[in-house]
Amino acid sequence: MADLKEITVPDIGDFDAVEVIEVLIAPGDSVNAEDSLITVESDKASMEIPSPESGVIREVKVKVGDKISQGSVIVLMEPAGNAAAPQPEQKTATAKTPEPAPQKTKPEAAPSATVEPKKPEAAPSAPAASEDKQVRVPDIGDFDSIPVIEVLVSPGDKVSPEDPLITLESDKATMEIPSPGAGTIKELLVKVGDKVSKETPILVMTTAGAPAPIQSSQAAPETRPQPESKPAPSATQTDDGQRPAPLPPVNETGFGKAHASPAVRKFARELGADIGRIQGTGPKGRIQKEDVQAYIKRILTSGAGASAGAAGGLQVAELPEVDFAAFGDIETQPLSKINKLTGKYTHRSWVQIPHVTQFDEADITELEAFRKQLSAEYKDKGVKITLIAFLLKAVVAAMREYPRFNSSLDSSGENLILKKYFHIGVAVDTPDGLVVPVIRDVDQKGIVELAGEIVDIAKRAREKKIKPSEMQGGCFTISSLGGVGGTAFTPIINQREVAILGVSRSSMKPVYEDGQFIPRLMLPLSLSYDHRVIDGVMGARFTNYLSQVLSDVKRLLL
Ligand code: CAO
Repeated sequence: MADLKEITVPDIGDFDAVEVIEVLIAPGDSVNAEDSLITVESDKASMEIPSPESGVIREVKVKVGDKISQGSVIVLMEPAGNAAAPQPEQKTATAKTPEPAPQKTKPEAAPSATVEPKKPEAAPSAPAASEDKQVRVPDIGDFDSIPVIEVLVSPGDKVSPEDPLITLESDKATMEIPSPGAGTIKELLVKVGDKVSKETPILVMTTAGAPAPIQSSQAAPETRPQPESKPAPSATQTDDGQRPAPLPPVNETGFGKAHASPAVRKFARELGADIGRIQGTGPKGRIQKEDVQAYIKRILTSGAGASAGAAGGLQVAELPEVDFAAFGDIETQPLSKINKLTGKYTHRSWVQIPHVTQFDEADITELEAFRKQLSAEYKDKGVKITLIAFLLKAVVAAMREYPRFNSSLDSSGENLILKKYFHIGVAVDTPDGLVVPVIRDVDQKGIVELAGEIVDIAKRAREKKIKPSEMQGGCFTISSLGGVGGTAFTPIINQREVAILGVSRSSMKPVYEDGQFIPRLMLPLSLSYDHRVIDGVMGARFTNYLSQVLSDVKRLLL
């Protein structure tokens, strides 16, 4: 067997002890020069480390979570053609600059190391006062005179902190320069093909809060570049030889803003996939190669294609630009990341799922008395017992009775996946918007334990400490506006679930019983369900059952 070569971390700037966030190869894989081996992430950048040459991976020396520095061994490789003509010893990935060899058949491979700076030192955060600010190339290592290969923004575009502005590509790395703060692009100072170095001005940005340039760009919409929508190339032939569904068109604005590494962007570009439509499953919601593949597969198998691009077949007239400043003073505020994500997901759910909302009421007079008693008992222990803990248990009881409520439609829309576990999402209102952490195994927990968990997740959600994994795996969602008010609402289903329970504020109502009106504490319930999975009768039976369980505390504790 040929000698194995150690492939080590090259000199990629002032990064030390950076964390491995992705291992892109496995023993036995054949790689070409410049194929990406691993992705690492520091607080400044995420970057992919490429292979300096072709060969077969024999052993992977790192795993996700490891901290590595220049010189750390990544893999042991059997170099290609080594047996016939051994190559001279090559110590690190940069010992020889490999010829770019992008592989059409292996598009996941990055052409070179990729750097995606996140908090560049030379590009400090936006100042508090509104002003025009020049954004410059930050210090991203020993790169000089690098060509701009992509300009991802246009004058008039609003950007958030860390939105990518331009992409640079040297023979060692492809990197995206992120926005140092929120604002509106006023002027571009570079174009594709320009060569830039550290401190080269990229563009002029008006920091968030300054209405003037936003107004002026709205006042002259004809000069404002519109987001381009390119028709995507046809996707590959399906297995059964049928003509594949065309992919939805790429919206360049969404594509530019999506959270993905340059290699994944390149991969998506080659396939014509609009990563702006893809939900990332990687760290911090980063879109992974697998997410792109899953997206393409879903489109191909569902035949949704172009119609998905038009909101699931819904063809609507384009919304005209409106110059709001023409009618009075305005202020433009960028939406938070959570607002934007919530908007995207609720919109998709609203147009793709046929929602029906069933309204009902539960008599919680006894339950409330019991809750108050329990709450008083646990007050000293610091546990606040609110209604939602009881709702979690009641919902699980109703899901057991009507198992379709604990299911998901598979991607083909032909099968129902019934779950045997009971993980319930709870909508939490935070200063940045709505988040839905999931409480696991509700069926196996008691009221007090659940009450403690709700307090904990609500607190951590408001402190932005909920991990992405804690928001996954939900079977059903509860959205309680009981602490705020209202009598009913129509909650939007958390997609991949089939129902959501909205709860409004309880109030004393006269209930006619045995020939007289008696005061009872009534809780309004609003259950939205997916009519493809649940029909009206089952929806009504579910709330009926829920209402019975909530009305009878003993039944709830069974
Ligand atoms: N009827 C009457 N009072 C209610 C009630 C109801 N249905 N539900 C809660 N309350 C009371 C609580 O008992 C508490 O009273 P005290 O302050 O006197 O103890 C008060 O309202 C506040 O409760 P809370 O909201 O802090 O606690 P909770 O456990 O009921 O809810 C949580 C926790 C995280 C669900 C809630 O704080 C929250 O964020 N709700 C918003 C969810 C949301 O945004 N949904 C909309 C989604 S669609 O945009």
